[in-house]
Amino acid sequence: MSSTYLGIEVIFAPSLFSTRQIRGNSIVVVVDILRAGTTICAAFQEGADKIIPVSSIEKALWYKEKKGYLITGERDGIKLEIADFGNSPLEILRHDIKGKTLVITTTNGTRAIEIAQGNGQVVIGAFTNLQYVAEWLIVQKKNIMILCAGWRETFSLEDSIFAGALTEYLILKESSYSLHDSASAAQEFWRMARGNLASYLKKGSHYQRLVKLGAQEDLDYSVVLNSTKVVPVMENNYFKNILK
Ligand code: 3SL
Repeated sequence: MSSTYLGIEVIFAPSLFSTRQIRGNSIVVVVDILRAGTTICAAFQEGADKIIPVSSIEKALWYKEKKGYLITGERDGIKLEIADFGNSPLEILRHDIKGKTLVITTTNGTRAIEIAQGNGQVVIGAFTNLQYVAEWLIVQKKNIMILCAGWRETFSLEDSIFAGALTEYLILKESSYSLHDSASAAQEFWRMARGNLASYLKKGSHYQRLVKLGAQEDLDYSVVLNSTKVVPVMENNYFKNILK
């Protein structure tokens, strides 16, 4: 297949994913900027070996009890009682997790990952690994579906703006991608926001929720471009950093 026909599409909320025909030869980029995707990238940057995403707390507990894996997780932004770490990139960075397997369960991010599984390759995209995930995607020469985790099945500002940033990066480096209308719209969001990303994202409802929960440091960390040289790609039921 010629790369001329490769496309980029953005799915702005998980609830829309089932309505899309996943084309053969596709990669799904799952995006949860605040904070699951950014946490996964931070954990790999710190040397985690594998990260297993699960959508239920029961499953996470099973891994802790049966396998002794570390748990990172939250519901509605609040650290789970069974968790070793909250869903916080900065909390992860304060611990030695080199060579460890982590299990992650979150309100929206791990659910979006679960939806994407079984539909082609799955990779995590975040502002912190923007350049690295984009360069990897270009080499794969596949259709790209950017799936935004959003909040409770609906649109979220930060994930949609990231989808635009990734679209822009991809199209600048490889102009033969064709853009679905959703990707063009996301690109416009990014162009509006990029001059002052941190301040633009403050308009987002989840951003405000995390401010109230005292997570300002995570918010600041999550908007730094290319700070984690990692590309988390799903193999079987876990992510590995393929740049390791
Ligand atoms: O919903 C999610 O997956 C989380 O990333 C939400 S939070 O940022 O941890 O509140």
